[in-house]
Amino acid sequence: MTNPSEKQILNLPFTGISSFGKYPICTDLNELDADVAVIGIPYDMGTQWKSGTRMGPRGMREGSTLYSFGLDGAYDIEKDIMYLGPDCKIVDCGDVDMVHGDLEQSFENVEESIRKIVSTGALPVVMGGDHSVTIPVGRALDSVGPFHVIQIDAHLDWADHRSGQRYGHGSTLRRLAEMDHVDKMFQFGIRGISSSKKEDVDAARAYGSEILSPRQMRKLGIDALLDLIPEGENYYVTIDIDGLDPSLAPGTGTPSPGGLFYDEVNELLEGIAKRGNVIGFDLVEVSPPYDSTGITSQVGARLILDFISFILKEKENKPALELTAHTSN
Ligand SMILES: [Mn+2]
Repeated sequence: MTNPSEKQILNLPFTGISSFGKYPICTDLNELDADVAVIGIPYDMGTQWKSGTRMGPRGMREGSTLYSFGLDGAYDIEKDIMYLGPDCKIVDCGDVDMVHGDLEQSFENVEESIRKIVSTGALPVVMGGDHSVTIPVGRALDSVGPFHVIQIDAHLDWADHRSGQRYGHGSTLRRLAEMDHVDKMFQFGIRGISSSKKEDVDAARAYGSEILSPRQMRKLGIDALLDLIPEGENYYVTIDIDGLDPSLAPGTGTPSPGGLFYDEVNELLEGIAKRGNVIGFDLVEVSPPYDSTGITSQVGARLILDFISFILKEKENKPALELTAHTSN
């Protein structure tokens, strides 16, 4: 028991430097040595309506401090499990450098940063930015493919182009589908009249994409939903915060009612982590200027921490499972 007269450093959420989860900072990627590398892409030139997601990484860093666990880890009361204990090495790599008005150079910078992270063996965790940032991230993951893409989003993001612009936030999944190292697509949470054009939905289905609305997901149930995803393979997960219901994530450029709830997304992410190998993920479209209470940034940060917890727990569990399998032979 701690001696009450002993002075401790509390590192309370509102104090100090607000790195993601208050984890150590490593902005020189040549020095990176971690299990998980969190990096921001403060880019919002891909939006078709309200901008502001360039402030997303900063908002989620701030939001994450509430859930900063320190080195002792985080106890899950429901599951009686410790997550993110002292053996988990998570660092905040800061943000990819942006060149204002220069899409190509900004995307090149993203690609270079993600390639560096992957080359060290760390799991890339990306904070957007608008959803177009997933395009250069996807390109940078060619060395860890093939992988399936699992998207949580209100919108299909399958527009081929808008007046020739092929790299907007409404074209992301189509651009990913064109990459040789991308395999199957799972698009969950898609909803709303006019959220996608019929020809785009047809094109996605022709590619082989599984598309489900929140209502269809609920009808199916979590186990049957996870069964759609091939087991034991590589997955990249892209979470658009507007996949969640705007009642808990209002701070986004294109909110859409009828969305997923926190527990549903949390459960899905846990199921995905258990089902196979997550090679990286992003959380995009958090827009702090429309987030007057800060709740969207907090929910975004919370989901990132949840998913990191689930992924690292599986990495912890899997060697043990393999060992059991060998010894039983
Ligand atoms: Mn999207």
